[in-house]
Amino acid sequence: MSGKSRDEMKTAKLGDVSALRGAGGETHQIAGGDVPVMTTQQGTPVSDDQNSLRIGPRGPTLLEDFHFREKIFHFDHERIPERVVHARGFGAHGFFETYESLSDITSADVFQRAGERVEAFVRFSTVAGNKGSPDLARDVRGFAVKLYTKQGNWDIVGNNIPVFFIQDAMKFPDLIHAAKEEPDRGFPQAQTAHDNFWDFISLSPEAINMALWIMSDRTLPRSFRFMEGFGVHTFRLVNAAGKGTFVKFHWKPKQGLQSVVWNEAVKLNGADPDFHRRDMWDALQSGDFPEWELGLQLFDDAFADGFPFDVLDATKLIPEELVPIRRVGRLVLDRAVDNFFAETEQVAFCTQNIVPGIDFTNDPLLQGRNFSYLDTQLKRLGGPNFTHLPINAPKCPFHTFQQDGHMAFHNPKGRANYEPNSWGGVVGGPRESPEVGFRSFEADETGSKRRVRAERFADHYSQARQFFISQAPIEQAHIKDAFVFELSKVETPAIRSRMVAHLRNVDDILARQVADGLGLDELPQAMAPARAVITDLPPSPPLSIVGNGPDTFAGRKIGVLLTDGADAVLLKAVQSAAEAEGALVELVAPKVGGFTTSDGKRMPAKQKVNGGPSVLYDAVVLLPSEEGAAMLAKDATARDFVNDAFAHAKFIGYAESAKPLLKAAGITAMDDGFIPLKAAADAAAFIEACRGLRHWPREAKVHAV
Ligand code: HDE
Repeated sequence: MSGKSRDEMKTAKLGDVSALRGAGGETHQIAGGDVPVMTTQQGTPVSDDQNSLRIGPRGPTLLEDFHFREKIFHFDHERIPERVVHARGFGAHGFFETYESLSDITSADVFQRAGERVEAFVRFSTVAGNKGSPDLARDVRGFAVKLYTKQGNWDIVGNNIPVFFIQDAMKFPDLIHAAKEEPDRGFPQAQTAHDNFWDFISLSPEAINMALWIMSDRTLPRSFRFMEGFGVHTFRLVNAAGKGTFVKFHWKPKQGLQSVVWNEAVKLNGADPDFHRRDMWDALQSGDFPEWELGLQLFDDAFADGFPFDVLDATKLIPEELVPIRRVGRLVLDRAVDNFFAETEQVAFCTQNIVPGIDFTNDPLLQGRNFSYLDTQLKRLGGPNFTHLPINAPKCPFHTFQQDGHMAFHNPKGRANYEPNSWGGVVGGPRESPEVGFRSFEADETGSKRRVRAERFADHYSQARQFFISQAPIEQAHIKDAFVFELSKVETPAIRSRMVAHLRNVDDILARQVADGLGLDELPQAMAPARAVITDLPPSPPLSIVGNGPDTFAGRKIGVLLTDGADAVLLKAVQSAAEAEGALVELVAPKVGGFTTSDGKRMPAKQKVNGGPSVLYDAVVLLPSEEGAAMLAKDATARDFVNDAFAHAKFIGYAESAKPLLKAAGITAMDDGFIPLKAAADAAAFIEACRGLRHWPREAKVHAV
């Protein structure tokens, strides 16, 4: 940097400083205009942020340079431990609104009045990968919701899958150790496709139901906006009279469900490792606010006793056909965070954060979590006062006698810091209230002290089978492919066979297909179920993603590949039809600076061809001029654009002029997923086709192995 430009950067000259009083009464030193003077943490104005203090221009640096020391010291301590699981996440603010009073079943304040609105913060995450891992890892997604109610913070720390791997929190460290990088080599990152993971799963029959779920498209969501959320455990709602009702929590996305395909996920991780967070950021910035309805499955002891599985077993769900979902409110996300670290990173969810009217059950996984979340925050956030951070503090008044500790910034005022005390009135500080305070559900508990598991936790296959037969054929094929892919990465043949032995108890055709895909020499015997008999349950249609499509293309994105000379009328038609549907259009061209359409207009592109592969889009349109198509035909990334859109079963709109490119990509016969755009009116037909999201019949034709 030249001496001159260094001087230019020193705009904050002390001589320019004047003093102003800020809105909060504080004094800011102003460098000129509205630009505040840089200061140290102590508020001392800084004269030079470019050069450390030294003797002469080439002499030694002085230890007394407090600005330098403070700056480097603070930088050195910027990192806090990442979450041991769910390290990679993305948060957003919003609100929750109750549709109707539920006072007959719960005294929770948030459910007392129709139209009650409370602030909400949601953090979506992957589980296994480190903070910098790619978004499209095949993984469960965390769906953690914090509702700032008038009677305290209520956290529903859920996932996008309604069941879990294990039944007892005791096994959680083993599960996570097995899923994460293998400890000797430090890889693979954010992947379950390795020996340790499948070794553990194949030795843990209780994990088989969840294994089916994670090999399904549920672990490849197209967007956080297009996935469901589940509280997983059975909780309890308690009304003012103390009557309890069991409840399972569901978040149903108004945007509909959608996933990507595996080959697409693999490529997305390279093309845009931030694909999910960027998608959410873009939706929030553009005002396309995602929304979920809170659904409750409510049931009583009689149902719980008659249900073939234990409602305290988190590896099982309750099919919606047996207990329908009652939609009781909506969650809307409408604001990105101001600062990622302060909010998304420092937010501390705890399953123990419940409010009067809501209670736990004896689910041993939930009971273990109640310890773990509080404990982990201490490590991660450095002390017991993480609740003082704005993102974690309740928005309702709160009064405790808790004091001191690292970073305390609101201790109780006055003399009383204990109770009972005789100071009386306000001076005496807060008092407990049997009337409004939290009261646990009065459950009768008896039994001997033992390390055991209930008999009704023992059937590990029936619901796995139910999940599998509830899937559309294309989804079943994806599950098969996923097992073959993951187990092909497992180096120990015995582990592969052991998994297939489990699958024989789920679906014999699936097991045989996986065995075949792995090239197993012989089909292993079905794994002997430990205790319970496997029962045939009926399919449950809500468990399919494909069967519950959105019937709209709203919120989805089209990539239009074009060059100079692109047909202006067709482009306009596609843009208008997409806009009418609520879908987005992104233009991809040989140069990001732009291109000139057939009517001579110059337009900027959003992506250069090699920066905008078709995996970034839900559907594509090919609009190059004939000359442009001939040029793109020679470009590998342009051919990939077409090839991938084809292989990923996307709808492809194309102008006649794009044919040289299609031909170069090896596409000669066009199926119904190709929509010719001859005139402006064809754009509507293209968007209508896109509502199907993918042209699935094509998929079987593009995978020979
Ligand atoms: Fe978690 N889990 N978990 N988990 N979990 C954490 O808490 C744990 C489980 C879930 O965005 C940790 O603050 C145990 C089920 C989400 O900040 C930790 C067990 C479900 C998040 C922890 C489970 C979840 C976490 C790590 C077995 C779905 C991210 C950092 C008993 C219902 C929250 C942290 C966020 C995070 C422990 C099982 C969901 C270590 C011991 C089941 C969404 O406390």
